[in-house]
Amino acid sequence: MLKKLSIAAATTLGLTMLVDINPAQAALIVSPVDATATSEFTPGGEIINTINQSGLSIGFTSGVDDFDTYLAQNPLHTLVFAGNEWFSNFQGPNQTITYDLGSILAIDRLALWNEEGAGISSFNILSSNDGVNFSTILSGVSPINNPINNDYSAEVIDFGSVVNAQFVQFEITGCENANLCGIGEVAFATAESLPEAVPEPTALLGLLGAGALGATSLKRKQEQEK
Ligand SMILES: [Ca+2]
Ligand SMILES: [Ca+2]
Ligand SMILES: [Ca+2]
Repeated sequence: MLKKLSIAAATTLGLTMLVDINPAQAALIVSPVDATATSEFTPGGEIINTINQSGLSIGFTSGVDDFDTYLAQNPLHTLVFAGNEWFSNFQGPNQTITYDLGSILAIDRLALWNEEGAGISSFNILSSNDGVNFSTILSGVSPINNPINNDYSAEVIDFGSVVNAQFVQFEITGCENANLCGIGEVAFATAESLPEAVPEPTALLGLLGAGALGATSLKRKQEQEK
């Protein structure tokens, strides 16, 4: 029992030290400041409903709160449409949405609350610095199909690289409903940066070594007790 405790203590100490040695800048959650869509179901289904935190069970402060800490609380989006969700205006699935982040930001993830009844089934994600020339970040993305008639969680879509962009565009190519397409909310994660010194590999090895040693001696002790 004593050994178990000491291993736990050593592990905790090791993790704490790593955090201290390597003060990564956290990923912040950011809402776009503006949005346009090729069509809107009005009144009630305006695209602004996807960037103003309408319908979220837990709020956040854009540009301040930690992206991962916020999403770990599992903030749900209401299924209720009017004033909370974007809907296209019965024009088929091919819709284009352009989000304006307000300035060029280094981003690497998207949190998408995909509308539960007519959500996106396939889309391409593009980026731009000027709102005119776009390049593809990801193509053929198939978000989670959330169960109809339920409030729904965010899905995090990783870009796989850091993208410097002011504008992010969704080229929607398929939706759950043949005539309508919907989104609850979107937010982006600023890329974590590592401006400070990285931990010395030898220090890391030392910590790992100590943990392994502790585990080995515990195993030996357990075997002896058998
Ligand atoms: Ca919303
Ligand atoms: Ca809905
Ligand atoms: Ca659904």
